[in-house]
Order: sequence, then C-alpha cells, then structure tokens
Amino acid sequence: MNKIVLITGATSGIGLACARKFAENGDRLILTGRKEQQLAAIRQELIARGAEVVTLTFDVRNREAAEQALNGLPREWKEIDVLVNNAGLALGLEPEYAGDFQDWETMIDTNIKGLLTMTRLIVPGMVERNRGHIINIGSVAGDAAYAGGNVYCATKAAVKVLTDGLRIDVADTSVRVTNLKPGLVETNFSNTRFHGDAERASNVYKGIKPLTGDDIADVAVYASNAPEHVQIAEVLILATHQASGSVIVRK
Ligand code: NDP
Ligand code: 8X3
Repeated sequence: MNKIVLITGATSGIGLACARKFAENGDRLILTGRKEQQLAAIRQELIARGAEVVTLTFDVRNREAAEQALNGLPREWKEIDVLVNNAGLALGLEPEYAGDFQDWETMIDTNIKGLLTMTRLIVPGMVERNRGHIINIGSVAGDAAYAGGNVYCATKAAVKVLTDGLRIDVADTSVRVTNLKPGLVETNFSNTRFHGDAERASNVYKGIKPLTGDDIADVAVYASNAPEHVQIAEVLILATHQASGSVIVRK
C-alpha cells in the first residue's frame, strides 16, 4: 500500500535521500523544511519521476507554524502514515565548559523540542487510526559521549529515550516506532557544525569511506515496508571502519 510519508528537514542530506527513496518506493510525500525554493525544486524533481508530493515550509522550532502548516494540509493528505523526524543539527565541537549558549539552545530546540512538537502534532491521528510509524533519526552520538560532542550527544541520547518512551506509550496500538542511529554520514552536517568552515568539515570524512544519505534512507524504507507485526525498534548504522562515536580507523 502506498503510504503518506512526512519528512522533516527534507532539503538536504539524509532527509533528501529519504524523500527520493520513499518516492521510489511509491509513497506519497509531504516534504517539510525551512527553504521554500529548495523544497519546490525537490518537489518538481520527484513529480517528474511520477511521485505525488506536497511541501510545507516551516521551522520545527516554531510550534505555531508547524501546527498551522499541518492544519492547512488538504483533507486527502491529512492521514499521515509515516513521520520521519529527521530535521536536526550539531553546532560546535568545543569542550562542554566552553560551549556557545546559543548553539546549545539551537540544538536542544531543534533536535529535542522540534522532534517532540512533530510527534505531539502527528501521532494522535495515528493512534486514533490504529496505524502509523514514527522513524526518528537518532545517532551513534546518543549511545556515548565523544570529545566535544557533549550537548549534541545529549540531544541524541534524548532522542533515544523519547523514542523508547513513545514506543511504550503506543504499545497497545499498531503504531510502530523506530530509532535509526547513523554514524558518520557525509552530508551538510559537518559544514553546519563548523559554521561553514568547509575544510574542517571535509576533514571529518578523510581517510574513511563514510555512509551516504542513501544508506540511511534504505534502512528507513526497509523499516517502513516491514510486515505489520514487525517493529524495527532501533538500528545502529556505521561505516565499516567506524566502531563507535569515538573509534574511527582512518587509512
Ligand atoms: P544536513 O545538514 O545535510 O540536513 C539537515 C536538515 O535538517 C536540513 O534539511 C536542514 O534544513 C534541516 N533543519 C535543521 N534545522 C531545522 C529546523 N529548525 N527546522 C526545519 N528543518 C531544519 O544533515 P544530515 O542530513 O546529516 O542530518 C539529518 C539528521 O541526521 C539530523 O538529525 C542529524 O543529527 C542526524 N545525523 C546525522 C549524521 C551525520 O553524520 N551526517 C549521523 C547521525 C545522525 P536547513 O537547510 O534549512 O538548515
Ligand atoms: C552524527 C554522527 O558521530 O558526527 O550524529 O556525531 S557524529
């Protein structure tokens, strides 16, 4: 059955790869992000390949804007089957005692509160229909802290706990809840983390073949296509030469 899949942060990296893979899977897409023009271009690309796509422009930190955008969906798009909570970011790699207050606020507001907002707005409909799937993009960073990861790692540890909590809270329904925990994925992530320092960003992926957004999107589509009685609860996806958040063998 083709599903309605809503993806946050669909303008780049893992979110964009998910948009393309779910479209290939025959699903209908609600793509959300902050950049209207980029969303429109992606919509055109996917429509040209036969997909049905609508876009919603809002910042996941803005609860009212998120609510308004969802309320404005045409009736035939309201019954969202899959929510991919992907929008997120890391900012900085300073020691915890030297971090930037604003960076901390942005990460917490986006990675934790933004994910909670989308969950709170969309999951009640899933529970009511006794059908749905929430795929949260966590991280290996949520399994254990690494040097300079402090607040980012804490936000992804929060994603792990919130995903587990939600799974408990919907266990009496047929709604499924998944935490995908990627390791190093080459996207715009490190550019954002280092505030646009492209050289520093590219060093993150030196000497190792990193994952791609497609690698993560493949797992998301797999989890969503699993038979109804199968709940892919959590998946850690690492590059072959990465063993944990802090063990990366570069050649
Ligand atoms: P990208 O920077 O390529 O993509 C991040 C996406 O999130 C962009 O579309 C961005 O939009 C969007 N976004 C950020 N803040 C907001 C916001 N406030 N409201 C709406 N959208 C927002 O990075 P990735 O694809 O790598 O990151 C996607 C997710 O994967 C994140 O949650 C990240 O933590 C997680 N992750 C990434 C890993 C990696 O190594 N790359 C590994 C593990 C997890 P905009 O362009 O407007 O900023
Ligand atoms: C992104 C992966 O290890 O750079 O969550 O934090 S890592």
